[in-house]
Amino acid sequence: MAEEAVLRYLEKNEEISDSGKFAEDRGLSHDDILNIIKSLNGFRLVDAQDIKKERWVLTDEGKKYAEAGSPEVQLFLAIPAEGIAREDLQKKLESSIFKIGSQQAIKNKWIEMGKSQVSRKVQQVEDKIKILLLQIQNGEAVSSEDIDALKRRKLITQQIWKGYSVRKGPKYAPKRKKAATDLTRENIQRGDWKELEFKEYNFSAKGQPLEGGHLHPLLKVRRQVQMIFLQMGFEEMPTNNFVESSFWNFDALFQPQQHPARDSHDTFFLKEPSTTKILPEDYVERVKEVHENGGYGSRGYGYEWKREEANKNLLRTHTTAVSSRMLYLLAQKPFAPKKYYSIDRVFRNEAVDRTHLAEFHQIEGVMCDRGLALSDLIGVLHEFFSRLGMSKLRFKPAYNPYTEPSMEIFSYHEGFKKWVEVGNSGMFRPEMLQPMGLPEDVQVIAWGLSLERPTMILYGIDNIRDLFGHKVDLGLIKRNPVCRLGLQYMDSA
Ligand code: FB9
Repeated sequence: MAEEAVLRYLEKNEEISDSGKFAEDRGLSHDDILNIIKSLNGFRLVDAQDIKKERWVLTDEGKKYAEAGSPEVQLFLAIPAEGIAREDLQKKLESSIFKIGSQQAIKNKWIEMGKSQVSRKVQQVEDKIKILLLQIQNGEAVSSEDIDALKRRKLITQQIWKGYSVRKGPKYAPKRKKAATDLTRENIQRGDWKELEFKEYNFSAKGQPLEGGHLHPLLKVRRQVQMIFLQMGFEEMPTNNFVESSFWNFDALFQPQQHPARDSHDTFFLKEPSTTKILPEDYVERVKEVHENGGYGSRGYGYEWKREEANKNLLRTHTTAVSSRMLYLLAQKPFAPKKYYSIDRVFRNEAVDRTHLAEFHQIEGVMCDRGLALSDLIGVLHEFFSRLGMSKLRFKPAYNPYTEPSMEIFSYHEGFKKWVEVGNSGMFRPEMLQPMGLPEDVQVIAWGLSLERPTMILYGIDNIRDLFGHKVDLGLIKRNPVCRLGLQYMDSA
């Protein structure tokens, strides 16, 4: 319809000067005409030139006054010749009409607005505003100072009208031949390929989006943290056991059995299997001893240590439980320095909120060697976190049952312009290491952080429930390009 109208018209006429007028004269929607002209222009059947027109249109308030008259005239007409009490006049009019109307009527010296009485100062008035608004509505010309006055009263606003002027294009034809998009066997058999017009290849056309698997953002960041550890010569600890015994999760770490973290408020204990079967008995004895009476320079906790408490199975609360197993195994053979890391799920019976779920992924680094000191810990923390893009670190003394000294780690986040707590660390206590059988001069430094926090910050995810769990929007996973840890985000954020 619209296409035919345009091509037919150009058959006999040089140009369509104004697509808007062209559409109006033919009772066609200007939008249809615009789309057709765009398409014909694309196929070079026509050559379209943009034409822009600014025109004034009435705002909703302007339309109201064009309809009902300006507020100042409405107010004037509401005042009887003998005048009226102010509050009676207010009752007769809408509050905005009374407010604006009285301002304008006073300004036009049409009325006398006394404290209680309102009276006319002129016999009659002309509603110039309404007239002007109607003129603009009908597209009639209005003086620029009137335009400014109406603009100031936000009764009109400018609208840019876009259209085209159109001429024949290099490929003009009175009727568009449907461009063939494919040369088929039939075309060749029928020989009609000679007449056919072939659609040009659009080499910048996007191909079918290839659906494929996508790594969850957590796994993308896990992969990057893993690379950092491997590049620093660390080896991964086997963390494929979410179920752990209280012994390796707490007792081996010299965490006393009455420690608040060891009750079901913080820890998920297992009903079935509720108790662990196998523990290295001789080592258990030494752990019992150090908890009860100390040794290795420690006076211990001096409480009665219970085996059944240590036997309780739970969901590990930290991957440090895996570190204790690995350090014990390390102690069973001639000592060799070791660097271990783990990145896996840990479970804590905590209140779920914006940044906490009952489980998260803990990242842990462990270094064992003779004569390691706190400075070595600070050194390796700088090395590790700088590779995460966090070069400005501060350390705050902290407390963990299994490390002394301990430090919370803070990094300055350029984006947030504040210091962010990015982890915890410390030197494992002799009460943990010596019962394992590690040589006295062997020190073990370690640190830990979560995987979720950096991932949330990297991907700008505010609520952990949007990152992890059944509510995750797959679009987020599909749409989220890999964020390169380290280089840019921390400094340039
Ligand atoms: O991850 C944490 N913060 C963090 C880490 C990186 C990060 O990167 C951003 C891109 C910039 C941002 C933030 N935290 C540890 C600090 C806090 O979020 C803290 O409130 C929550 N912590 C978790 C435990 O919550 C109860 C994060 C988790 C955590 C805490 C401590 C350890 C591990 C995980 C540990 C340890 C440890 C200590 C000594 C020896 C061995 C292990």
